[in-house]
Amino acid sequence: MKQPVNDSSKDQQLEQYRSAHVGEALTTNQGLRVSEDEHSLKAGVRGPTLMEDFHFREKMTHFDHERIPERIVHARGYAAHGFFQVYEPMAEFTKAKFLQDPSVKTPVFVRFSTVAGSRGSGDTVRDVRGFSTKFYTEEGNYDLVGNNIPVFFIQDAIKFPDLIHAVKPEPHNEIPQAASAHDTFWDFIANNTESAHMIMWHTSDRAIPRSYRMMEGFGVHTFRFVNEQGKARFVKFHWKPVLGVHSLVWDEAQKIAGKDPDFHRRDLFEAIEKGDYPEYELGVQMIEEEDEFKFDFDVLDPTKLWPEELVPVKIIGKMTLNQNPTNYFAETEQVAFHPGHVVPGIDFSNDPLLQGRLFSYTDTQLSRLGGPNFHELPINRPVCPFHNNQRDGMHRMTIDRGQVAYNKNSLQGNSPKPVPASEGGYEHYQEKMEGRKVRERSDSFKDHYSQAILFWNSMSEVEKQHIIDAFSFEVGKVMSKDIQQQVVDMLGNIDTFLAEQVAISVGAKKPASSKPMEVTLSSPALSQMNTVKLPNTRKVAILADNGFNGAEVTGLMEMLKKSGITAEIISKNLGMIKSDDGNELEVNHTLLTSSSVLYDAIYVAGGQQSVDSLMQKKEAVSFIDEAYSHFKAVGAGKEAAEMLAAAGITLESGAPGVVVFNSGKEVTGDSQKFIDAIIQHRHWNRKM
Ligand code: HDE
Repeated sequence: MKQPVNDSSKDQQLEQYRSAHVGEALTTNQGLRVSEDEHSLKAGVRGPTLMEDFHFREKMTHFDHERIPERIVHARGYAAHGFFQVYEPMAEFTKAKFLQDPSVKTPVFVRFSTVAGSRGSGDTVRDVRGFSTKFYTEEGNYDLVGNNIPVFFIQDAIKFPDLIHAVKPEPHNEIPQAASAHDTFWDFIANNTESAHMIMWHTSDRAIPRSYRMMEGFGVHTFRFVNEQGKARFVKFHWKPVLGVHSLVWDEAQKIAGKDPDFHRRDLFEAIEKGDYPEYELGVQMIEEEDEFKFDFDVLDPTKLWPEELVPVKIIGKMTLNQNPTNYFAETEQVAFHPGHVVPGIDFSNDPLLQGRLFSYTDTQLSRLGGPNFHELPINRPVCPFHNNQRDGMHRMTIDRGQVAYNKNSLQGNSPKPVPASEGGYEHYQEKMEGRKVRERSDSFKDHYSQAILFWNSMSEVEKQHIIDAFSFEVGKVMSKDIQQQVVDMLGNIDTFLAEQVAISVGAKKPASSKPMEVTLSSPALSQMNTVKLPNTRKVAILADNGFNGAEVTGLMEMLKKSGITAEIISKNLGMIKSDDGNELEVNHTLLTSSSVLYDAIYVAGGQQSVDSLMQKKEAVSFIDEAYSHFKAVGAGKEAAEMLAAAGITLESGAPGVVVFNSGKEVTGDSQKFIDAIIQHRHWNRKM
C-alpha cells in the first residue's frame, strides 16, 4: 500500500536520502559498474580466490560490519512517523513554539520498546515499554523519552547500572532472556525498597499491553514549563491513547511470544498501512513552583506520581502516527533520543534520576552509533538549520567551509554567534540553588510504600488478582528461598492479603511483620476498568469451512467493518471456501498457522456442514476454548453451539460475552450484541 506522505519538512528532508535502487546498474561503492556478482575472482575455475578481487572484499567487508551494538536497554523497538498538533496556544505556561499554533503540524518520530530483552526478543514479555517521541520543531529537536509506566524503579541514576545488571540475563549462563522472573532481579527489588511502587505496576497488566496503540505514555520525571515572562511551573507529561488502555492476559502474552514474537510491531505496522492511524492526546499536569512542598510526595521523586484526582491532567494536543519508516535500520535503529534535547520553554527539575539521564544518552550513542556525528544521520537531523564550531570526528558528513571553527572570532564576524534568549536562544531556568556537596538522599524520598498502596487500592478485584498471579509467577521462578521470603516480607509493607497469597503460592512463610501504613486514598484513573472502550481496529477470527451460513457471515462481516473491526477467515486449508448459498470467501489463515491469541474475539460460523467439518479438528475446538478462557468475546452461529459445548462452554450458566446467533438469517441484532461484547475487551465475570 502506498504510504501517506507527511506534509512536513522532515519528510522532504528524508526524501533526499531514500533510494529504491530500482532499475539502476549494480556498482561498487566507488560507482564502478560491476559485471559479475555471483562468482569470486579465482585462479582457474577450481582454484583459490584472489586477493585482487576488490569487489568481493568490499562486499564482504561491508557485510561483516552490518551490525552495530544494540541499545544497552530498550534494544527491541519499533517506530513510526507522524505529526503533533496543539489544541490551543500554551503561551500562559510555556514559550515552546510548537505548543502555540493549532494550525502547525510538528513532525514526530516515535519509538516504542521493551527494556530488558535483546533486539531479537519477543514483543509481549512482561516488561516496561519505552515511549520515545522526537518532535522536529522549528526551534530544534525536542525529545520526550518516556515509558508506559509513570514511575520508575529507582530514585537516583547512579543505581541504574545495578538495576539493569539485575534484570538482564544472569551473567554466568545468560538466562533468562527478556524476563524479570529470576533471582538477581528479585534480589535487587527486595534489597532496594524504593522500587516498591514500580514493582506493583510491573506485575500489573500495564506490563503486558495489548498494543502499542493502546498504551499510555509518561515523561515520568518532573520537568519545567517556562513562559515568555520567565515564570516556571513544574510539569509532568502524559500520552493518552485515543483507543484506551488495554492489556493481554499473561497466559496469552506468553503464548504470543512463541506464536508471533513480532506481535506488537506487526500490529503497529499493519494499523498504519491500513490507515488506522494510532492517536494519542498529550496531557500535562502542572504544579506551581510555590506549591512545591504542599504535597505528601516530593515532586522530585521519580517513584511518585501525581494522582490525577489531585493534579488534573490538562489535555493540550494530539499526536497521529501515519507513516511507517522506509527502512528499519536507517530510522528505527539509528534514531538517537535524549531527554536533554529540549527547546526554549521546557526545562529540567532536580530529579536525580533525570539529572543522571542527561549525561547517559549522548554517551551511549558514541559507542552505539560510532562517534560524535550521529546528529547528522537523516533520522536525527533537526528540520531547522544547525551551525556551530564542532568539527570532524568519525563519519562527519557536513563539509564545513572556511578557516574558522572557534568562538569568538573576528575573521567571520564572530559567527556562528550566540542568540539572546529574547530572540529564541535557549536559556536555563535560573533556579536558586544552595547546599552542601553530599552523597545523600532527601528524607522526603524515604517513603517507599504509600504510593505502592495507593496503586493497590486503585485496582479492581480482577486487576488485584492479576497482580497476585504475576508475583506468584515471577517470585515462583526464583530459586533462592531466601529471596522469595524477602519479597514476601517486602509485600507485607504494601498489603497483608497480597503478601499472604504470594507466600502461599511460593511456599514461603507469612510476612515477618505485616503492618502496611494507613493509606485510604485511591486513584480511579489508574485502573484499566475505567478506560475508554472502542471497537476500532479490533481483530476477529471467523472459523468457517465449506457449507458455512453465507447470509450470517456476510451480514456479520459488514457490521464488523462498519465498526472498524477487522475480520479474518480461519479454516482447515488455505484457498476458497463456499457458503451454503454458493458464495465464496478466501481463507486468510489455517488452524495451523494461526491462533486464538492473535485475535480480540472469535466467531464460529453456523451451517451444519461447516460445523461438522471443523468439529473433526481438535485445533478448532481448542481455538474456542482458549479464546473463552482468555475472557474474549465469542460468537457462534446456531449450529456452532455444539462446538461451544465441545469446548466446555455451558450456555445455561449465562456465559458472559458469548453470543449465539439465533436466526441464522436476520443477523443485525445478534451482530450488534457480538460487537458490544467485543467492545468490552474482556469478560472477567466468567466462571472458569
Ligand atoms: Fe533510559 N536509557 N535510562 N530511561 N531510556 C536509554 O539510551 C538511562 C530511564 C528510556 O527508543 C539508553 O539511546 C539511565 C527512565 C527509553 O531509542 C541509555 C537511566 C525512562 C529509551 C539510557 C534511565 C527511560 C531509553 C539506551 C537512569 C523513562 C529508549 C539506548 C537514570 C522516563 C530510547 C539509548 C529509544 C534508552 C539510560 C532511566 C526511558 C543507556 C542512565 C526513567 C524510552 O542511555
